[in-house]
Amino acid sequence: MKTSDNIKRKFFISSLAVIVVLGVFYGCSKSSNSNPTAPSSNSPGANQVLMQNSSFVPSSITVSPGTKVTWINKDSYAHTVTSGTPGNPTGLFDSGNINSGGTFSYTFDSTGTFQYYCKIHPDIMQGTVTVK
Ligand SMILES: [Cu+2]
Repeated sequence: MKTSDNIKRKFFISSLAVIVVLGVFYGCSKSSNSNPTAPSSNSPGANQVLMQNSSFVPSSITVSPGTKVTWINKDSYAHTVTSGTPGNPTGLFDSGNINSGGTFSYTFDSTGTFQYYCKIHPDIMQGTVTVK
């Protein structure tokens, strides 16, 4: 029964090899898994402002001319991004209502200090974009 033993041994060894290979692949696919939740992280990226807990985060940013700034609504309710100060909109930009998860972008071509606010929460939501 030597041949049969050899076959059993080969089968056992190749089974082990398959298990090891699968384990390595599984381990790799777990560790090399790119982070699909990155876009919904709670930190603003470059030239991004979050609307979070009824605040603009960060409330002031500085960019160079020609930069597109994107606001992202992280709250479960609507906000606006409206240029000017409460009661005195400048008309430069006004997002209208941005629902939960929605975004608004504006490209700042000229230098200056641009104040903006949320029309829904004007007392607590104000921010500034400085372009220089
Ligand atoms: Cu708001």
